Amino acid sequence: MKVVITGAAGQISYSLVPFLCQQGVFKSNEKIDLALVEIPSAMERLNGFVKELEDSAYSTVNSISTFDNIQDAVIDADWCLLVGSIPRGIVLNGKEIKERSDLLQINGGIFTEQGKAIGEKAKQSCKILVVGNPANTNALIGYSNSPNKNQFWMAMTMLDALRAKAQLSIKLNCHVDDIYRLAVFGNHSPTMFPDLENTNINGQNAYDLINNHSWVENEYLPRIQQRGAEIIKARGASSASSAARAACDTVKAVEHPTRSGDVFNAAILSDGAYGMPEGIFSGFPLISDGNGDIEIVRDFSLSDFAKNKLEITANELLEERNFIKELI
Ligand code: NAX
Repeated sequence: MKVVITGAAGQISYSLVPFLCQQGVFKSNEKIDLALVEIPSAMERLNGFVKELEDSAYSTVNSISTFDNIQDAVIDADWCLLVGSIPRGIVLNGKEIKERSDLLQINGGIFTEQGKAIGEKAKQSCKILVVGNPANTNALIGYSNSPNKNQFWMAMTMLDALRAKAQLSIKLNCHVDDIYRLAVFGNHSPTMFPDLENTNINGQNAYDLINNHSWVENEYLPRIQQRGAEIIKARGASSASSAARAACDTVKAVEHPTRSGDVFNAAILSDGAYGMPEGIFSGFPLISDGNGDIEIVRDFSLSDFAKNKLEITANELLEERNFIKELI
């Protein structure tokens, strides 16, 4: 079981790798070969992390290797977790990267190369989870540049879903595990739409239990959509521990059957479901059979309010795709 992680010396990976090395994340009992990838200038930092991983003496781990290039790292990979990317605000060649269009272009180059390498060298059954932002469009670039269309590409919306569940559990004074069918549609960005109209709490409709549309529209949605910014403001750094937990949860959700009556969240290539345009990566409610088959759950009913929100996030994804159209 070979697991590739890019951005391995970054802050998300520092929590993610230990989470992945816990028992029971992967279905297979095979031990894990970790392939950790960084840019050449971060290799020393990565080697420091490797020493800590060695000292953790995980019984789940067979080997730990490091790479400063993606081509060698992904040979025969079962999973690729693409965490590394260039964040907004970084200064490159004397220019601060502020605009989403610049960020899309720069990261586009990274994901073009990664998509090609994964398609050529990873296993046919490889699963790919893009965490690095802008995650949905990076996934589209990677997928489009991969010569292998049988591998399964996703972008992470699990963190948005976990945030949505946590805030709902606080509002309704229930446990997060009692929440079923909470789906986040669209982009991993402030236009995402967490739907409560199809969510239930042990069988009772969440939207009916709240019985206050104004709270949903004017308090709940903005809180979830802006949660990332709220954390940056408070912590002085972006979400790392929760993002790592969400990435590990996505792997688990794919590796194991979805609990009966529930869904899990990730963005996958749209086939037009729920009116999301084909050819973009959008968050959808998904189910896994635990054997590699993942499907969109198609029986959610959307109100006009929800449809309008889906249109907004779809338009943003189309606009992002337009920025990088020469890369796909
Ligand atoms: P860090 O800046 O701590 O780490 C990123 C690491 O990636 C750095 O060590 C860097 O050297 C490495 N890197 C850059 N280009 C690379 C390449 N071509 N190959 C391999 N490694 C490369 O960021 P961190 O906080 O770990 O966040 C990583 C990414 O996750 C960011 O793009 C961030 O915006 C994104 N996030 C996505 C989330 C989601 O829900 N989809 C939520 C959390 C997070 O904001």
